[in-house]
Formats: sequence, structure tokens, C-alpha cells
Amino acid sequence: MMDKHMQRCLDLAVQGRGLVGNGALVGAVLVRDTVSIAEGFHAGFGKLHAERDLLNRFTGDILPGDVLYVNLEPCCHHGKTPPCTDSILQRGIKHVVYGMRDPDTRVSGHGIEALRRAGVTVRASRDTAACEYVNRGFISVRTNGRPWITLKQARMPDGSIANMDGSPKNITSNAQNIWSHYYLRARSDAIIVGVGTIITDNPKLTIRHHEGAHQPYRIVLDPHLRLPENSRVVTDEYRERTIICTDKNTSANEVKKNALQASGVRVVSVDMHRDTFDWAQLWQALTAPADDYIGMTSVLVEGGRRTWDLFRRNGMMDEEVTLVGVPS
Ligand code: AOF
Ligand code: ZN
Repeated sequence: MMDKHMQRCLDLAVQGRGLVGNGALVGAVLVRDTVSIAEGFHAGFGKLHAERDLLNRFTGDILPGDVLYVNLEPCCHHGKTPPCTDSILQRGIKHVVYGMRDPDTRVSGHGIEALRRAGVTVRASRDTAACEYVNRGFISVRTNGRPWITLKQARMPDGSIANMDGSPKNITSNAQNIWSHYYLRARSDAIIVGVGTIITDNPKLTIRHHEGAHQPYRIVLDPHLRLPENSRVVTDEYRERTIICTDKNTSANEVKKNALQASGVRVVSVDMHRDTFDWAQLWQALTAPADDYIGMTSVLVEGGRRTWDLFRRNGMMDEEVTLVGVPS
């Protein structure tokens, strides 16, 4: 069983999913005599960090026995906000329990050191694995320079995914769809598909069956800009969350590219090596914040077959989930 205060930090942290961009999901709880007396979380890119959010809301005095729980090591750098370690020390917090070290090289261990040097007792939680799992995307971007990648595939028990005439099969049941919206889409910042999937299925790629979830970015790998301009991902209410990745050197039609951009869709141009995007450029374009784009840390690759193969062949995956349909 997880420590209940660290569990609460994680429950608060995930409220930032889809809002923190390429940053960390962080929640904080202030505990007095085993009872939580204040909470905070990192609610969005550029917004207050969890510890400052908590200390802003809690206006009372800190007592010497109070313990601050936070699922990520408090930061000690000047980023978009000032260091959390400063606010912890200024308010006189004497005990901190942290869930995991911060993989960001500006922090990694220095936050813990800064607090200890100032006389704060700093203890690592025993729930590190759970904390790292919640921030697997953030860790991946900071340490591997790419998002956490989940491949999601659906197939029949015999391995087939299409009918004899090549048209897609309806494989998954309603229950499986609800499950994958909840456990896969709602836990990913983005869904990736190849343009072929858009042309044949015209999917929505939104999260349904899940009240209150964020809507993920929808990334279409489309080297030659073949995407139909009337597809759902470029016309629906979430089109500003659609990102089309094209070949930087393509002769594809500038008029179409401009029209897509004008409708709010983001078009990212990346070098290609034969039929493969330059991965480093692709991940940089997708994870790095730019202008009003906040980046991301996790992707769900939903197909089709060529796209799965591309990711597999290049070792671009961290986990693979297969839903197996029931023959009718
Ligand atoms: C914390 N508490 O709630 C978060 C932390 O550009 P900034 O200022 O948002 O800094 C981003 C870095 O700060 C991020 O890479 C991670 O190291 C840390 N995030 N730290 O103490 C928080 N979100
Ligand atoms: Zn901070």
C-alpha cells in the first residue's frame, strides 16, 4: 500500500495532465500530526509549482513538526517561476518527504542538498516507483530526449486487422473502447497516427467516455500532406490540438499547408531520411515549447500497421498494448 499522503500528491499531480506541456506532474500536501492541512499542485505550463501553490493557499503559521510531501524533488533553479526551495525555507518548513529525484539537470539532487544545507530534514519516500511511473513522460523527455511511447494495437485472434478487401475491421468492443479511452488516451498527451488511418477511417481521436479528461494532441505523420482538408481532425472543435508532421523537403503544396495553418492546425516540417522522419528533429519539434505551444511528454501510437512497424523497427517504444477482438 502506498503512503496515503504521497498517494494524495499523485492524485493532485495528475490533475495537471495535458496542461503542463513538457513539464512535470506535481502535487504537494502539508501534513500536521498525520493529517493533511493544505494542498497544492502544478496546474499548468508556466503556472506556480506545486509547493508554491500550496504555500500561497495556506496562510497559517508553519509549526516545527509539519511535514511537506511532494512527489518530485523541490526545484532550486530560476525557471519560469522562482525556486521552490526558497519558498520552503522562507516559510520555515523543517521536514520534507519527496517522491523522486528531479531528472532535470538544473535540479537533480541540488534541490535536496539546498534544503539539507539549510537544516531541513529531507527524506526519500518509499513510493519512488509509483512517482516515477506517473512522471514517466517527463523522465523520458529529460533523459532520452523523446516522449514516453505506447503502441496500441487491436487485432483479431488470428492476427488480422483488415477485411479481405483491405477495408478496416471493426475489432474492439464497446467495453474495450471505454477501457482504452480511460487507460490509454486519457493518460497520454498525444495520439499519433499515420495519414493512411485518417484517409481510410477519418477518426475523431478524442477522449470520449471519460468526463473531465483533457483532449490529447492529435499528431498525423503525413510526409506529403495527403491529409484530406475535410477530415475530422482538421475541421472539428479540437483542430487547434492537431499537429501535422510533414517532410521539410517536400514539394507538397504550400497553399494547402497555409490553409491548414490558417484553420488553426499546427504544421511541423521535419527532415526525412528515405521514408523515415529524422527522429531527433521530430521529437524536438513535438516536445519543445515554442510560442503558444507547450510541448508534451507522452504519445500513444494508434496505427495503422505501417506506423506501428516504423516505430517498432526503430525501437521507438516503451510499452505495447494489444486489444484482441472477439470474432462474431
Ligand atoms: C517543483 N515543483 O511543481 C514542478 C517542478 O520552467 P519552470 O520554472 O516551470 O521549471 C520547469 C522545471 O521545474 C521542470 O523541468 C522540473 O525540473 C521542475 N518542475 N518542480 O519543485 C513543481 N513542476
Ligand atoms: Zn519548483
